[in-house]
Amino acid sequence: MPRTVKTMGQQFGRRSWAEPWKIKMVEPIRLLSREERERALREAGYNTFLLRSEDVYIDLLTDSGTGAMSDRQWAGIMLGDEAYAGSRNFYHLEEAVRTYYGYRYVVPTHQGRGAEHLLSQAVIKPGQYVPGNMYFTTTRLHQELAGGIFEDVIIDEAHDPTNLHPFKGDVDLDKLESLIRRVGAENIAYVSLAGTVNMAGGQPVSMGNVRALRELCDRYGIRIYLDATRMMENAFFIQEREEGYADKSIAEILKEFCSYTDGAWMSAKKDNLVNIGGWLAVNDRELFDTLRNMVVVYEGLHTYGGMSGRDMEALAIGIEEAVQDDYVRARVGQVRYLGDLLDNWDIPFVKPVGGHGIFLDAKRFYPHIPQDQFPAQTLAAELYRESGVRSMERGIVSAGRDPKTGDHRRPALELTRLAIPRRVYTQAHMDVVAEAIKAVYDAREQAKGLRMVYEPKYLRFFQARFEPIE
Ligand code: PM9
Repeated sequence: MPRTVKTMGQQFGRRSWAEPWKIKMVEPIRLLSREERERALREAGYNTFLLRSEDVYIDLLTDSGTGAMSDRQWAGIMLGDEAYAGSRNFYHLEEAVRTYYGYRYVVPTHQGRGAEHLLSQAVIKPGQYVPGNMYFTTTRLHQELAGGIFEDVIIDEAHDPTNLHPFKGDVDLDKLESLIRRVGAENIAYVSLAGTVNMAGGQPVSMGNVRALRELCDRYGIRIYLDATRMMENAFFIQEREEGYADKSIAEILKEFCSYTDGAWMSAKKDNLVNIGGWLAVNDRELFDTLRNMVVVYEGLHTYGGMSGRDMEALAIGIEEAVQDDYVRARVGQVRYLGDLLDNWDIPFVKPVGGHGIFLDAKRFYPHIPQDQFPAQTLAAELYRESGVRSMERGIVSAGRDPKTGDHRRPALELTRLAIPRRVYTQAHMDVVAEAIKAVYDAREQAKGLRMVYEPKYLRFFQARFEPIE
């Protein structure tokens, strides 16, 4: 018998709270018939990235660029200064990054991977190692295209979906130090630190860990660059779980965390609450000069970097809104609500619940489907077929191939991610999603795996096509 679903307040033994906003504009969505969904899935080659958005009912493909902007951000859109050079919106953005993240120099980019490209090309020498707290798809690709060798130095707990470590994003300092000793500090380009860690399930890095990492890197003269894409969410977990931070604001925690790093890159489409945008920020003047010069080659002038003036204005305002404590609490609270519902039915997913989504554990969901038959991809396809809910594979397909051997990389985590867009869906949508997952879970024994029939060279998960194995 399923246990009774409780309100958030009942679960936590206090009065319920709600999102600190109300809805002013709505976008209709509709659920296709099962037959139409079957056809759409077939046409999309069983890859949820290849579905048309209008064929999706509840879209949890990604939390990237899918958030709802506020009335203040939309008002900011009207203040766009579309001058080619020196747009006033750039200076507003620069000021917001300096104020809230604390870095000195800011380079705008069209989105996160634009920033990853510039940083990787500017600071990695071919053959150098780039240790990081788990890979991210676009990040590692840009590091590899610059000639770098990514080395995973996250703590072992991160690779275990059932381990309840409160900071599964932490760097294993012993692993890092052995790498430094093995290859020499001069062969480490920088430490690539992500907060939170997307591929581990949105898991945070503790303040204690980044502080200790800073000390270790100072001893060897190694720089730390931060993927700040979901740092507001990381700051929330520090406030909640780490001693000495309960009374500090998200803004204070964010700034302290960034102070232990030498710079950051950002996909503003996530934590900064905009539909497009990114930036790169560093403290080193010389590196800034290099990056500012490179941005004009690949992105656009150094005062727009691929964004329009209005995009930059919405982004500057988004940064201010995203550091508000009540916003972040509601954001992570909604993700947890979905996790709590799934727990009622003992559905396997990554624990503790991370900042931006629920990551179903496809290995335990479909133990009869071998990893080479893509269980997480299968689960994403089955969920769409069952309910019109769109999710994303984060397992063997996302991991790609080893550039040396050409074989699949086989990550320990074989996950199907339901990423929750910011300020978009209601608790009722989460109820529908939970019930859809339950229906797929109940039918799990009938599921069969997939075969990959088209595989592009780069970031294959975006465009690969599959067929069911009969
Ligand atoms: N993340 C996501 O859905 C969007 C596309 S990749 C599936 O999670 C991190 C931690 C990210 C990220 C994008 C990028 C790249 C960098 N770091 O998508 O280029 O999660 O803005 O950012 C996606 P852009």
